[in-house]
Amino acid sequence: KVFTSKLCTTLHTPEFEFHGGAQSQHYECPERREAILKYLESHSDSFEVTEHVEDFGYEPIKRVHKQGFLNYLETAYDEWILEGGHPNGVMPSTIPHYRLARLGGQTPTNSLTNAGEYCFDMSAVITKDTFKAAWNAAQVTLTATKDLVRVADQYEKGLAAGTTVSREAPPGLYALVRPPGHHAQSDLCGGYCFLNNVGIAAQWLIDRPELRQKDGQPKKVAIIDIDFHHGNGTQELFYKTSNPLYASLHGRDAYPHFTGAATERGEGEGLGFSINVPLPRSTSDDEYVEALEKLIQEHIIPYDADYIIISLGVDTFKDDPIAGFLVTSEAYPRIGNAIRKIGLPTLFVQEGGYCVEKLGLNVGGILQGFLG
Ligand code: SP5
Ligand code: ZN
Repeated sequence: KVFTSKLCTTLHTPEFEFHGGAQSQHYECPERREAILKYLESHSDSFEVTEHVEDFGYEPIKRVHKQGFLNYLETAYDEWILEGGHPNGVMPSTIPHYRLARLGGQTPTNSLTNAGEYCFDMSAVITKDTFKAAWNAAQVTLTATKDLVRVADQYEKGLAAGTTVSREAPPGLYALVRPPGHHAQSDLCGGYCFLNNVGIAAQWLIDRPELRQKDGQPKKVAIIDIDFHHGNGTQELFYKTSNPLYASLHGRDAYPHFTGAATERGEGEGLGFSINVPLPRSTSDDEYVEALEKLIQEHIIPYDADYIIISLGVDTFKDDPIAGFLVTSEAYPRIGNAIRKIGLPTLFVQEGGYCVEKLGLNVGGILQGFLG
């Protein structure tokens, strides 16, 4: 089942961004959702698409993001325009580098300095309705997450009763959303991301009052981030906790460049619960699938989660215009199948993937592979 909303196409449409200092088209574009939707609708025997969205309000968002940051996202564009900013949207130009000698302790006073305070790069343009778009993406993701609890319950009951369900065919749901979320930290946007959809969903699951029967602890969530880029945002949110587990396969030294080293393993109670597997650009289909299967065997299975959340990026694709390994379209069903074999209720949440032409095929490949 697929959860989405027309607002994921219409609300957030910046005209341009910058790559290597040059102005370029905005790769995280509305056509991305349309392309994926088109694939899913033409395979309606496998996928049921719903635009039903519930409103979970501010609470689940405030569990992972700071109030000052949320206020900023909501008001940034209007202030930016009042202060003469370009109508494409808010983009920082001065970001307080950690060696910048802020000897007077200066804090932000206007839209430009606020952008420096709350945004870590120039690739998260805030337009008039960006906050609404990010809010909507989070609510769509939460709607799917609530349904995950329902299908997981049915699955458990079915397994216990020894009926038709089997560990070999776990239930799966997909939130087709944009803007994406995995680069958004508790109080920083960047990398096309504003609200961390996966982080919000994971925390919401952990906050549910239902407990694990085995040990009386909250339900356990394992996040597997298969976007080409490291999910610095999701990792930061959960770096000091053992639940959820965060595990990422990503391009070594690629964007966001300064995070995602294999030596980042979590801190305090979270030590060992952030797992980073940087891979070379030369990674092929076989190498990628092997790395994923190894990650699953060594870290995901022993973690003994109740739910899996996948940060689903297909910018691992060889022809992605801003990223990519040597991975071909044939790898995606294999990736989906490896995730299916974990045998747990799984929520897929859309992150990156910018080769619009093959986006439906690649995302659809993962979902088809999961369905078996
Ligand atoms: C969610 C997600 O996938 N965000 C990625 C944001 C990446 N933004 C900056 C990428 C810079 C790569 N520049 C390479 C240009 C090659 N033409
Ligand atoms: Zn990405």
